[in-house]
Parts: sequence; structure tokens; C-alpha cells
Amino acid sequence: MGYDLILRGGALHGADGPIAGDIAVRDGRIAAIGEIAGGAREIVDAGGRLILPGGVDVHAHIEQRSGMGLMNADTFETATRSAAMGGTTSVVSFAAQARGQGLAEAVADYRARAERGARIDYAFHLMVTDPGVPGFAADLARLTREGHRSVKVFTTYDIRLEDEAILALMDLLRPSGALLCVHAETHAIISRATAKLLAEGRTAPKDHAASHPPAAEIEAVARIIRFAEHTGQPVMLFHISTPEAADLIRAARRKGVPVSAETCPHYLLMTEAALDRPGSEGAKWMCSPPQRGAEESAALWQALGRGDIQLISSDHAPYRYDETGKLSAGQDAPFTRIANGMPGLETRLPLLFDAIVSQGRGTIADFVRLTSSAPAALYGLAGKGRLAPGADADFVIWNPARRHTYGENDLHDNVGYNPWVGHTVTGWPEEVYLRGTRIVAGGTCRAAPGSGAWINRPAPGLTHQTEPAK
Ligand code: DUC
Ligand code: ZN
Ligand code: ZN
Repeated sequence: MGYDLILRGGALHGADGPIAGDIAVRDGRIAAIGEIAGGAREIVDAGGRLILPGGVDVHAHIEQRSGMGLMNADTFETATRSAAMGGTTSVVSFAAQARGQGLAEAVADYRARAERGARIDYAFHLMVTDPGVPGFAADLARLTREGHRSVKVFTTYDIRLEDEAILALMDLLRPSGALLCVHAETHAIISRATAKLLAEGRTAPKDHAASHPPAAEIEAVARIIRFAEHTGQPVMLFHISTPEAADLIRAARRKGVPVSAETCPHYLLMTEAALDRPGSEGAKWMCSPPQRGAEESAALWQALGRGDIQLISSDHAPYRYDETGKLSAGQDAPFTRIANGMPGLETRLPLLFDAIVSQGRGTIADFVRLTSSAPAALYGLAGKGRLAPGADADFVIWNPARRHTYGENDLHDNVGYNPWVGHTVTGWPEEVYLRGTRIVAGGTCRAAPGSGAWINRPAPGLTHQTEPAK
């Protein structure tokens, strides 16, 4: 029986450990793993390298307008080119509802743009900012039935929902089997801290960190966990940055409360010192929640090791360091008028391969679980995050020994700076396959805009875990 592609000699690893054998692909899916008999139209020698599932990044802002009204620097075309170059083959970004806009209209708009531009597979979180629009409940029920199985809300920014609205949304979502993702920081704590800083004349990018105190995250996480327990609605807590919040999540999961959590590379491998630069330069590293200290980073690694936090996403939120992005309110604008976010789609996997595998914090299986298989399972992305017959043939050939030091502007997005400049990683994604097609090789992305496909997430789909995954 002929295959389309056979990869020979590579060391296969999944979330459960090494997998013996070679890998054969037919019609975009993994057809066989093991001793492969028969030929193929193409045979690739992966000797001396690793073959891992393609990365699954479940938190990225693409072609989206920020709460401040600023457009992301990346289109679907540029963001997914960047993701592919870093070994990510599936992304979940946001279909953001503008105030007054119907949810279905927002989804149709993002879907049309992704269909034209995306070079890797994609799905959307429905970002709810206005549950009061006519037809909201019916739209939500239909969209979740149609395979859009995650919803996102904020507890801060102007687009936040009040507690009553979050609870009402949980009641609407509960029968649908969809996951509610929450940016959990308490607005009142942030606005109080911000007012004090401004009154003291502390307006620089480095002061942004103090404007989002740990208490804001801890209080909101505690409240949302209580809401999840009270309503039974499964919740994903986005971008956890504090050990106290991780402890609350651990305790809740032990009680069987349906909560999960993610963190991001910039909370694990960067501290708030990154913001402390001359002039406005620190704006490049501004994100919310902000980076914390080295002790907090160490505690987050422990939380990942214990299974209290289940996955690591990028929170790719791209703005150029110019008047279209970070400096849209002027060169010396106060931190309150600087867009939050950093590019991360392309650097997430190399940074984490280096931190987990090369630096010995964990195993290759841990890396695969945290960056690919756990996000795929938690968000119901069937066919993704696994090396197994029947799964989509999305995989990455890694050279575990190849070293790379990031430069000023060496990413393939449209951001113009790399927040990880000077950081050296060991381990590099050399070739990337999406549904059996080689989309990255020789340092070039070959995937055409629009070649990515929407990932349907049919009901019930989600494999919510309350026990630690490890
Ligand atoms: N914070 C957010 O809440 N969203 C995008 C990026 C960021 O830093
Ligand atoms: Zn957020
Ligand atoms: Zn985000």
C-alpha cells in the first residue's frame, strides 16, 4: 500500500513518552506508526532528530482591535507565518465582539479573514464584550453547537463584564459543553493602584508592573473559581502569573471544581526588570498581567511540574514599537496609554524546548504535553497534539542540538522587534508539517495564505480534567 510520505529514522515522542518506529502519512493523516512496510511518494530522513506533534497555541490575538481601539500589527497571514516558523501548526485566536455587534457577525468577520490569510489550522474563542445585544443567547447557542466551543471574557479593561453578567453567561454556557476562558484581574484593584502611581508622577513603562498588583489576579481568580464551583461551568484561567493564584487553582482542582489554567513563557523566563529601560523602550515588554519576579517564576515552574497549571500558551498580542502600535499616544505617553502585549507565537516552542528539555526541567513528553497535547485535549481540538494513527499529520522535526540566539528583528511576524533578543535556545524546529504538507523547511515558510483550515470542535468534545494531568 503506498503512502504519501514516510519519515524514517527520527525519534518520535508524544505526551506519554517515546514512540517506537517510523511514521507514514496518507491523505493528510497519520496512517501508520511503527515498522512501515511499503513505499511512499516521498521519504524523508529524520535521523538524529526528534519528531514531535505540531505546537498548539490556544491564546493568540490576531488581526484584532485592542480594548484601546488599536489594531494588532499581525494579520492572519503574518501571524500564522510566524507561528509555523516556530513549530506551531494550530492556533486558537479570538473572534472579538465589538460593543453593540452581534456575536454571529463577529465570528463571520474573523472567519472570513482567517479563511483568506491563515497558513496553519485555526479555531476561535468567542470574545464576549456585550451580552446585552439582541439575539445574543440564540447566537451563542448556535455558535457553540456549530463547533465554536470556547468563550472569553475579561474582568478588567473597559470591555470587562460585571459579575452578574459573567454568572449569567456561565448559566447560558453550561448546557453547551463550551469552556469559559477568563482574563482574571480585578479592575478596582488595578484602577486604584494606577491612580496612585499617576498621582506620584510614576508614568513610565516600568511603573506598569505596579499598576497590576498580584492582589488583582489573586482576588479575581478566587472569585471566578467560586463562580465555577457554584455554577458547575468549566473555566480556563488565562495567563496565570502569581504563585498564590496557582495555589488557589490547585486547591480547587483537588476539590473537583472544573477549572484549568495556563501560563506563558514571559511569566516563566522573564521578570519585570525587562520593563526598566531608558525612555519608552520598556513599552516593548509591557503586557498584562505584567511579568513578576524570579521567585514567582520559580513557583510557576513548580506549579507546572505538579500539574496545577496545565498548559503554556503565548498570549501573542502584537503591536509595533511605532506610532501604529506601542507609541500611538506619543513617544512619552504614560503607561496607561500604551497597548499591552508582546509577540510570542514564533518563540513559544523554542523557548520552552530549551527551558524544559535542554535545561533539564522536564522531559520531552512534558514539553509535548504542555505545549501541544494538553491544549488540544482541553479545547477539544480532535486530531491535534497527538502522534497516533488517524490524527492529523501535524508534526515538527526538531534538531535538539541546534543553538540559536535571537536577534533584534528576526521573527516572521509584522511586529519589528523580538522581545527575546539576546536569549539563546538549544533545540530548533527545522521542518514543520501541516496535514502531511511540509510548510517550513530551510528557514522558509512555504504555506500559502488561506491554506490553513478551520478546526471544528463538535460537541461534547472537551475533556475537562480536574485531577492533575501528571
Ligand atoms: N494582555 C491582555 O489582556 N491581552 C493581550 C495582551 C496582554 O498583555
Ligand atoms: Zn488577557
Ligand atoms: Zn490575551
